[in-house]
Amino acid sequence: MDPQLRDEHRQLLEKNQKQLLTYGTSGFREESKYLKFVGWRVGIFIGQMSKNTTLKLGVMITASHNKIIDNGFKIVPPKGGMLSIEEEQNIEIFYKSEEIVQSETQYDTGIVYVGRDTRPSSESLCQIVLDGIKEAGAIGINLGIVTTPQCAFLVYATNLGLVNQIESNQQFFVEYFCNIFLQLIKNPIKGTLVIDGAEGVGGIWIKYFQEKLANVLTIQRINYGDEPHLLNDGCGSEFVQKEKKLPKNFVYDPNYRYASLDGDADRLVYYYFEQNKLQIIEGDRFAILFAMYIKQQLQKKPDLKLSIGIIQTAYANSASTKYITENLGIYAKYAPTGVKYLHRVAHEFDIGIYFEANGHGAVIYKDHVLSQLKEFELFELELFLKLSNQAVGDAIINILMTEFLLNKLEITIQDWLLIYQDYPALSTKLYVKNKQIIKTNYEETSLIEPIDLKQKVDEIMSKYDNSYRTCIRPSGTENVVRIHSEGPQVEIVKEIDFRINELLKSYMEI
Ligand code: NG1
Ligand code: ZN
Repeated sequence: MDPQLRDEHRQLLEKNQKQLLTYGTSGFREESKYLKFVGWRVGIFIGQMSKNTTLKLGVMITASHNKIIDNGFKIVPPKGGMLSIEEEQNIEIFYKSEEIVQSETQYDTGIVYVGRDTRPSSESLCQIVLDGIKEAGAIGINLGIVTTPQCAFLVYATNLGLVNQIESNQQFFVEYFCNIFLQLIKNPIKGTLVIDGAEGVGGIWIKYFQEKLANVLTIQRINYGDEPHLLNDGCGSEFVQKEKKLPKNFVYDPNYRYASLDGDADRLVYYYFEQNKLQIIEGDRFAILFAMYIKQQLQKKPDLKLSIGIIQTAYANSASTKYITENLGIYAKYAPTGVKYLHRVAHEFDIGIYFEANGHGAVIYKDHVLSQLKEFELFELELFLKLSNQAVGDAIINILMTEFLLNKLEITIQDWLLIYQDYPALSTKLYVKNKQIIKTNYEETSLIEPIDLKQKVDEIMSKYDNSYRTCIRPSGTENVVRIHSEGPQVEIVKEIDFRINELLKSYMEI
């Protein structure tokens, strides 16, 4: 199978003038027709990897917010989270190499869980990954249609011994988190929460939460996956956050709160609609809401010293970073785009809170934290942290954490938006032939190469004062260059965005 698939893959890439794939922001991601051979190699690689550990691993087949014709593979390490940089490099090398099957492994077999989203290509790619795992002499277990965080959590939970039989127990995910949420919530939460499921897998799984939590939280689902061919189309968090538009099937009620998930349910935005204006709560505000509560609780016990950090990316609104450092007095750090980077940096703190502006994020904590909270009798905070999915940022679980906090702190979604005021910002993207010519500094806040392009950008920006900024970077998930500009006056931000777009159009091959 290998040489034949490899040849087909090469020919297809050549015909469409494409390069070999890379393990990007969120794993391998491309139009699904390019992924068969990649899936086979991913299967073999992960199968081999599982034979070098007694722990279970996972693969999630999804392309998240991308168009329905795309797909991808995200690898789940035993404790959830992300592969190390070295493992990422190894998998990329293995995909590109001629090697049929790697040699020696520590054990005779291993176990890999494979989950998938609802894309039409996901089922056949899942079969290919399972075949690859088998080829490596390991056992692949098909989890069926699950969210990305659910897949990661199930891998994490079996390795911790929280659950034994994952094969028939995808529901464990729902039971585990609903159980903690129900311990936290004392009285029914007011109002209705409308959840837009992006016509994807999150919309499907929300149903179980809706049923289990019916006595304390009223959830109404829209775009919940009954039209899977419309995945991420006019709905979902990417659409709402980037296009700044209401999702299809939106029902207006002044007493409703609204949330949108992305196609694999690891991103979340909240919003409301008032006086004909859509007001969006982006990732920065989730980080702030969570941090406010954690800090407030820890302040009750001055002898308990735990470090807290908030990790953001260049897309975070500067007003949020200012609020975090100046008002909350919490350390804020930047990491490159992609939760894999944020997750790693968040581990530097006892309690690390990371969020991308687009609503990818989590609260993660070190092993000793829960027992210390117990010792200091901070039981509610202990439960709150237990509620957060430690395996990976999880939109559904972040909804539960948010609903608990809005209720507990008695703040409305409108109040939440008033905590501080965002600077006007604009994110646009430009489809280009070769995005890789663009290179940035580590934090992705400034352009490094090409040098002449950088000079032209600097020239444009020199006309504005220092409170304006623009970031240009190649996307790791789409064939686009992203442009993000921010500053005090909306008209000037629009002007900067326009001028940078024009510059890139004339500089790059479109
Ligand atoms: P790229 O395409 O590398 O910008 C996008 C998002 C990331 C992350 C990944 C994974 C933006 C600006 N970028 O990455 O934050 O969510 O997709 O899905 O939103
Ligand atoms: Zn996603």
